[in-house]
Amino acid sequence: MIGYKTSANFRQLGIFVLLLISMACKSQSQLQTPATSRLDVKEPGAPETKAAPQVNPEKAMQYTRQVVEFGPRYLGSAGHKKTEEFLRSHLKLDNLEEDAFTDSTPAGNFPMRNFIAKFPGTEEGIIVIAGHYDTLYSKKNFVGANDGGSSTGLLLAIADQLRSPQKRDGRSVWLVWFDGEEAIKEWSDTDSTYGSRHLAEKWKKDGTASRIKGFLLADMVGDKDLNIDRDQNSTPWLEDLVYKAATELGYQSHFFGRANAVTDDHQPFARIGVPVADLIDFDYGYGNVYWHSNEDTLDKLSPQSLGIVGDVILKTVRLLDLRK
Ligand code: 1BN
Ligand code: ZN
Repeated sequence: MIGYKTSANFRQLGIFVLLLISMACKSQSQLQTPATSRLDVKEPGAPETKAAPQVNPEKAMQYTRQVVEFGPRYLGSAGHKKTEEFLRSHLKLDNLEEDAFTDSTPAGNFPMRNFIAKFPGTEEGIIVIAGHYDTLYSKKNFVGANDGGSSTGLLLAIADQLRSPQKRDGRSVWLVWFDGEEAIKEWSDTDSTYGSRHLAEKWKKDGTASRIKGFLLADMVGDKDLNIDRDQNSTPWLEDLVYKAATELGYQSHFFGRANAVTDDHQPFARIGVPVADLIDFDYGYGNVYWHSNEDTLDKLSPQSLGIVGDVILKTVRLLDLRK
């Protein structure tokens, strides 16, 4: 009898201990969940009522992988053509515009092509999210997983989120895949950013530029060790808004630990008065050694990094919707 009671007591004690352990684990996991995380729960007192959509990190990674597997994507290459076909096939339902032009480069005239997918909104004004899909012309074996690949894949995953039979509840969002971002010989004002210079000029002439409320550029956004720079060539208030979005999602530790003045596809738009923010991680490998090297390969990237940048971009879009 005594033996039976003792073993029942031990069983009860065991259940109690298990209960305590499970409660402790639960509160620990709650602690590790960022403020709004990927659930987008509202914080008390915050003005926003609608949740920003979230990108699917695995899809962003899969698109990036597919593009990188086309091989080098420099102007005139087979990989460049395959990437253009890939973009066409994925964006055919998204009011896709192709902005084809020819520009003169240190290696002669090249046909180039920007892709623009338009997601109409109920509110006045346009928010542009951009990246580039070309790779280095001067390094014919360079596959640019992070540099060229990550922005192409992330923008495709963002398109998946924006696609809807209805107009989005907010401003129009236009996604732009730039061609000819990389220099043909050596980076200079005239040998670089061919696609963005062409489109900024065009949108200045036709009046589109004055309707753009914010231009968000993603470049080199897939690094496993994600550290987005605070770019000093970007518009300060828009950088602040990006940081607010990152903070509200609990991702601020990946943002703005360093300041850097970056030359990139946002500058032609900044020069014509568009508010711009370049989201770039210019610390790729120790001392940025993987940048423009044949080490820029898929194994250095993570879906999580793409997801974080994608979610911060979409949250910034929501904040821009609310900014009058
Ligand atoms: C970013 C990725 N860039 C080129 N590939 C722009 C850049 C050019 C940034 C020169 C720093 C220096
Ligand atoms: Zn580059």
